[in-house]
Amino acid sequence: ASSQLPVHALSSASDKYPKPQGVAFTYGTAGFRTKGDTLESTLSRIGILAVLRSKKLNGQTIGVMITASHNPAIDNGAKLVDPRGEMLDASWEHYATLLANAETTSELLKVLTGLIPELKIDWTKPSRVVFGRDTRPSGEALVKALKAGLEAMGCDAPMDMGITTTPCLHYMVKGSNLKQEAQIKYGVPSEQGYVQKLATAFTKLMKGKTPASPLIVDCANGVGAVALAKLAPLISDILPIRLLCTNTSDASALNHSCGADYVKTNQKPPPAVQEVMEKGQRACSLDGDADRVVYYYLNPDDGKFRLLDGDKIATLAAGFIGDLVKQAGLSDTLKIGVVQTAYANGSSTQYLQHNGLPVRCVPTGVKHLHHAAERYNIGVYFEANGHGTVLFSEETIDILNAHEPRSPGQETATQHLLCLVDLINQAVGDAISDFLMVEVILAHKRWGPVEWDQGYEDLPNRLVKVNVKNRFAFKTQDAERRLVEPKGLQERVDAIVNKFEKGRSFVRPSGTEDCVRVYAEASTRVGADELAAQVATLVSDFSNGDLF
Ligand code: G16
Repeated sequence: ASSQLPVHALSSASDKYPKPQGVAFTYGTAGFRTKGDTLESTLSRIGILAVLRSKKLNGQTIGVMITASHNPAIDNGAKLVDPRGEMLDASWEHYATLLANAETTSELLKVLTGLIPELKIDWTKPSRVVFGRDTRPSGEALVKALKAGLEAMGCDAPMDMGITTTPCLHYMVKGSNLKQEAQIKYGVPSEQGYVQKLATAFTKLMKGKTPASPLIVDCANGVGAVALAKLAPLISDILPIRLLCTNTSDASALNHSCGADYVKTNQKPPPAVQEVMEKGQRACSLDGDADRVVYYYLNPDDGKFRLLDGDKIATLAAGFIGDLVKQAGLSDTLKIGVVQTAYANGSSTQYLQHNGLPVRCVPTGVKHLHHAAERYNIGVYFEANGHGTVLFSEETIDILNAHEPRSPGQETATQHLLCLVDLINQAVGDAISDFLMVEVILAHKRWGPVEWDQGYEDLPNRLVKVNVKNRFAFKTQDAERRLVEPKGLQERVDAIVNKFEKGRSFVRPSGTEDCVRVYAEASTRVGADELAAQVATLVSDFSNGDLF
């Protein structure tokens, strides 16, 4: 079959987008991510791989999202989306890395000639690829490079969604691969269909509830602002939204002093929000591609900043959905589980366990959480940084549809659960869908942020970045909670941790930035800061010495 490889077209596309020398690309936590202007060759090769993936899967639609999400505006990145809207199957990440790193056109052709029989690609199959990008300036050139790869491979149906959010792209991919009947239920696979689906489900769930007080949404000066400009007017009677940080025309503003990562890392509101926020009012911050969200408010008594992060969203969602399952009379049938990462605050894990919910810890990265959550009837997964969603398995949806309620209460709870399936993005974490879910829960419970916050008290924590010579020298195990390399370092981390009451700390290499991350928590603010600082110094000393 390799003889059918369009060698001529591939050669000219590859010559047009030569690989920069001396750069090694890796498909990491969230696909490829690095400086935007070095990624053109990688995008042309992603185009090639997307066509192969689609052919391999019988012509199903594959997605490509061009974004560097929470990272600065000069960065960019790309990730592939599999047919059900989930992240690319991990076994193919290796092929992505292999293609991206082929140094020359002839090497690229050689890799491809080997891959086609290895992957048993049937060249006669069709290929469909849908792609989108965030607001980063480098996105335009990267789309061109991607298209060149797609065209060279003779992609049958390339579809350009233009500037869009990551979750909307995932929604599109999932919807495009459904059979007609299922698609009618799911929603039209288009940006309009996505916005409409969310607005309809939200309106149904809010029926009879008092309209909420205004919510401030910080859009991180990213693409979330574009999507929300379309959605907000459709629901403004039920939820007035005040959009802040919506400047998408100035590239340098993206994620700068705003956005979910800023709030989580600095543990304070962005200046633009601080300026207008009143005590007791709730606000949330999205990130650059609108796939994560964190909430916060200022304490009505003392005006202190209080963060309601991914852990708080997970506990809120798991508690509410658990109650609905009980009210529907299905608690013996439907099992709920929660998936977290090592970054989850120790208090949140303890709280969930006390409430009888099974909790699993997996490595950082949506792909790991998503797969673990799929093992439950209802899997709630959130990273502390605000990435996450709630998955209802196909079997669960069938059970809910077939359920014959014995009382009006059971009927209402079942209908609410089915509406939640529509409101909550089933393909990937989605900041907009997530904050609408939070708003529904708060309205149903008649809670403000203060009541939501009362479940448990976060242990003070600190996350710091350490610049090291070679982050790949850091290897972890036990869901990234322990270092196995550099040898001897973990023992020294342990020795420091033991000095702090309720101390916990871990060290892991970032998959999206060139640094090592140190997380620490302890019983006091001073303790958490001190623990983080001591472990960070240790890591930095290790890196600067000649101990590797
Ligand atoms: C990406 C991943 C997240 C991860 C974050 C930080 O987020 O999708 O799962 O938590 O990077 O990862 P790391 O610590 O490995 O750099 P985003 O919002 O940038 O797509």
